[in-house]
Amino acid sequence: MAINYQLAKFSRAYGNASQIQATTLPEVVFAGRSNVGKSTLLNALLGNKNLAKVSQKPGKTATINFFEVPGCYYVDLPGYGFAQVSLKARQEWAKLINGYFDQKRRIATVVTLVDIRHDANKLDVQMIDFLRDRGLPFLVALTKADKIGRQARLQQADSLRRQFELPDDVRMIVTSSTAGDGIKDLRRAIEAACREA
Ligand SMILES: Nc1nc2c(ncn2[C@@H]2O[C@H](COP(=O)(O)OP(=O)(O)OP(=O)(O)O)[C@@H](O)[C@H]2O)c(=O)[nH]1
Ligand SMILES: [Mg+2]
Repeated sequence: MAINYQLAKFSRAYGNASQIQATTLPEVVFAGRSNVGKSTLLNALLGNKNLAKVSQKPGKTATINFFEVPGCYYVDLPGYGFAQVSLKARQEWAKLINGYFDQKRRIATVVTLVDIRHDANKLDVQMIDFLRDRGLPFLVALTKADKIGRQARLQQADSLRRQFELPDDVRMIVTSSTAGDGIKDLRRAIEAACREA
């Protein structure tokens, strides 16, 4: 049965992992560098531009935000790796993220976002290694594809797959939240992951 995304709504923001509600539904997690387009992609998937707050300024999302979708939760994580941030803020971020992943949660998949225009960054590699070490299911969404040409997209996708040393069974989906590329594919991949979780 098709999921009615219009029913999706904001659930809660958590600044402290210990407060996060106990798990019932599978969770689809959005992770990636600050400003990579996590909140925008989540809005594109849910077909509602105003659900998650978007900003041109990195570091917009500083809490773990839960969105209730029929059959699952979408979880918008605060981004990592923006320059103008204090050591204390970085430590808070690590505490929050580790606190979340340390809980026995029902994670359907982690959508790991990487900007298609840039080569793999140390922090992205760390994120993917972290997910692999923990045996968490994940896929990679390359974002902002509208900013480069068709040929460059394919080249960059191949190149990033090699840089991350991704096995063939890890999906990589080229997306543009503004132009709509890859949104249907990603939605299908997420729905399948939720069914299997
Ligand atoms: N051209 C283009 N711009 C995008 C796309 N996705 C996001 N952006 C822009 O990128 C900027 C950051 O987007 P956000 O969705 O707030 O990024 P985020 O990853 O949630 O950032 P944090 O909350 O800081 O971690 C905004 O100016 C968006 O409009 C896309 O597909 N294409
Ligand atoms: Mg955000």
